[in-house]
Amino acid sequence: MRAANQALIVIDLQSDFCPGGALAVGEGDQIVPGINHLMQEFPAVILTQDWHPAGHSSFASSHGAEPFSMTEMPYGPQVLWPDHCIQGSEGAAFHPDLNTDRADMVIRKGYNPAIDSYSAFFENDHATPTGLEGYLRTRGIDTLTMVGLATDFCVNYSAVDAARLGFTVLVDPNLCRAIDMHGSLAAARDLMTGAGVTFV
Ligand code: VGL
Ligand code: ZN
Repeated sequence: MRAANQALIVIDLQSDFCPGGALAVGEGDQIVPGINHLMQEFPAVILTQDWHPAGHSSFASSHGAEPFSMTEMPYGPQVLWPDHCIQGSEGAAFHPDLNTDRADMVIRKGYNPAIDSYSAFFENDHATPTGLEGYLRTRGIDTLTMVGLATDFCVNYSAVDAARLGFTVLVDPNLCRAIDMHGSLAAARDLMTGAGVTFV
């Protein structure tokens, strides 16, 4: 077991991001057994859950636009996604094989209809907190290992925000999978490296 200052953060391992889901990430389901195994090493396990209301502003259908096209939001550029992870839907549930019993905490994000939230720490305005920082600090946790989906969006944003907040951040790329649109995976790797994230 690792020291009490360490947490495993499992990002968005939900059915909609796995093969057959609304926003499927290639091989997204293949990382589940390894993540279940890794949980046994950590004194704290936190799961994040993408959790959008129907008609969310990050959905292409809300703009009459094509999925994976871009739009400009008040907080900056935003990819428009297929409808996914709608609150209470089957697709928003965790992958059925994920060991959710080991989780101390489930943090939901993306529930604000007007703002997307890739990061587990801040909405995409980079200002509205989710509360995860306070949870970790009050538990004395300062070192985070991140795994999950998708490497180039929610893992990337979460890892970069955590590093900026002063956490020591490790990402295990073998236990992540990427969407990888228009070079987003390479860009994400550069961003994470620049923020001081370590790949393990
Ligand atoms: C994600 C796109 C939209 C993710 C969530 O979990 O990486 N990507 N919502
Ligand atoms: Zn989403």
